[in-house]
Amino acid sequence: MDGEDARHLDRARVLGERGWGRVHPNPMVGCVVVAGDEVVGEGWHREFGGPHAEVEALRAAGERARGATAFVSLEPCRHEGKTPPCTDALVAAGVARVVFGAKDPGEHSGGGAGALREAGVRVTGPMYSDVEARAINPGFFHRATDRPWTVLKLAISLDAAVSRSADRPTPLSGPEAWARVHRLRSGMDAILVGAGTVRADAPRLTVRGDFEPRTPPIRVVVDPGDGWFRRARASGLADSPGSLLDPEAPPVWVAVREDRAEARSQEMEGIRVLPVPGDRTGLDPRALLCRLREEKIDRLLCEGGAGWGRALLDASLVDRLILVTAPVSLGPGAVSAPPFAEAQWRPARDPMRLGADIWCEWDHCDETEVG
Ligand code: AOF
Ligand code: ZN
Repeated sequence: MDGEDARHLDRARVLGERGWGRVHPNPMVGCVVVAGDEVVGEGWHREFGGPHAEVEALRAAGERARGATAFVSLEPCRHEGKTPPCTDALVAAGVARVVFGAKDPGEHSGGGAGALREAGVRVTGPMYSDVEARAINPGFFHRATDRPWTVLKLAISLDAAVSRSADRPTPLSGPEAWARVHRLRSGMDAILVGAGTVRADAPRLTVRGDFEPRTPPIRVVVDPGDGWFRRARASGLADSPGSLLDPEAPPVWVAVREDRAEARSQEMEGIRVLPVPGDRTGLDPRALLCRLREEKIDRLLCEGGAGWGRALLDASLVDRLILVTAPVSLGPGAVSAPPFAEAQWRPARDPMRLGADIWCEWDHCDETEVG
């Protein structure tokens, strides 16, 4: 693939990302139509059930699609799903060449490349390796496994601490990073926090700001222990707008050790209890994740705290690690971020500067990648 092709395909990927929070369980897909060296149409899959990326881009290109090249981040579908096959649309528009990123693994939707070739279209692809395809569309490509695609996001200081003390949160990131957190949340099925975070932060875990998720993420909290919900209710602390006990806010599920589930359900009346195997020290992280997958959670975001972060990392259950570093130092006595072995991670995107903070994302390497 020459440099120009790579640039157009990358533009298609970036366009596809605009579907974050709106298209799942469909993949995020973008498309660019290029005639000669001119971009004549761009499109992306905007909404679950709505037109596919190719259809949007072809519509924008109109007659200029004839003889042009379409760059698509996913193999064009050849099936009649909620919308007609994209392969037919490309052929009808007279597109001469298609370059695509990831192979579509779908039993009915996949195989579009072959259908296009049969219709006389020149096809180049798949251009992405399996690892790249997964990094670009993690929710879509992770669905065949027994646990959700799991993201751990931690805000840390320059000296790799998460807060000054365990019982009180330390605000670290600035407003620009917070806006990005809300975008991140909008593309998740559930947000998980540990008991310590529930007790210390009374977190809301809702999507706020400019992002409107198609379905708001469920809030999953690890059982904060006897009496917490009763006290929170009595104090009014936890039922302020959007917070955990606000009946207008998205559902809350409380993950409880199996043997305590019945007793805890009584105290937490009206809240869904998820029984999970565990031992004396707490819940088994893998069992919790598998339980969530059974509940159709494909994409899970863990927002802390350090304890659950460490538990998930130690059990190799984190697929993507997001570290938001704020330019402050918390000094001795602060709560350290969980350590992670750098060799097992590769960058998932270029670091971003958001206000004063630096936002970095890494993907966990699978066995084949660790040297
Ligand atoms: C494409 N372009 O932009 C997308 C594709 O239920 P439907 O009809 O919307 O089809 C969804 C399936 O089509 C989805 O699972 C995936 O295999 C493919 N998505 N294909 O050519 C697109 N979003
Ligand atoms: Zn399609």
